[in-house]
Amino acid sequence: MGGNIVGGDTVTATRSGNVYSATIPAFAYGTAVSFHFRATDGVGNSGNSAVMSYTVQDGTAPIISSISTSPSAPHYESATTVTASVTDTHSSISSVTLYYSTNGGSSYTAVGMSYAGGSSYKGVIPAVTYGITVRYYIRAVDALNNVRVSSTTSFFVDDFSGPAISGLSNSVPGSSTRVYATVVDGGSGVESVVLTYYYIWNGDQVLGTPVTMGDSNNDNVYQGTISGIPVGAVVYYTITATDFEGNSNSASGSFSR
Ligand SMILES: [Ca+2]
Ligand SMILES: [Ca+2]
Ligand SMILES: [Ca+2]
Repeated sequence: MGGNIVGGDTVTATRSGNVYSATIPAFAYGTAVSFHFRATDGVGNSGNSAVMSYTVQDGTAPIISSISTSPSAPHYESATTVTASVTDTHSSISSVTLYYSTNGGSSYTAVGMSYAGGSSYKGVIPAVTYGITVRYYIRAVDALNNVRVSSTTSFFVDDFSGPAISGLSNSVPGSSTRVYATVVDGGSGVESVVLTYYYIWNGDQVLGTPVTMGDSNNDNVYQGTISGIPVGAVVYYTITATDFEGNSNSASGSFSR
């Protein structure tokens, strides 16, 4: 036995038949409480029971609050950090674990959350395929194995980057010239590829009608045809590719007829 005696009190026991009972008030977690009964008869003779003791345990689970993700709108090419405030009223936090599901809750993957100062804990969900709704919850355990599980939340894995455009090239320039570009979008996919152009001829700038580029054989190489180019013209073109989330990218080239 160790520690300091910091106080004591007397509580009058109440009787039920020959059984006496008394209530000791609540004490802080970890407090060692000793008690005994003293009984006194009608003429003042008294006797003490043996001294008993117990240590106040922590029966309260941690509190999980302020759950957030960074970025607030997750992108399919980036990991998502989940942050939460986890506190325990009576003892200490033993573990904080993040559980996430990418299959609608059929199965969850556990990720340890690390202490990040204050009451903050952070866990990382690796990059997830575009279009998935990720469900997640947090489980916190205190030093006495009291468990708190947060409610389940979710976020949609979005696509914020435009298609990648590469490999601009063109056929041998004639009155009709084909322009090619490789266009790839790993997220929501390529919705449209449009070729806009103008040409300079005899000192005039002539604006062409935009051309929708196609990829009928699905090899990511899109092609469009610019027609009616006079001999001696210099053609300047821009290819604008847009994905199904409305993100665009452009690339430009030129050729002379
Ligand atoms: Ca607790
Ligand atoms: Ca995209
Ligand atoms: Ca193609």
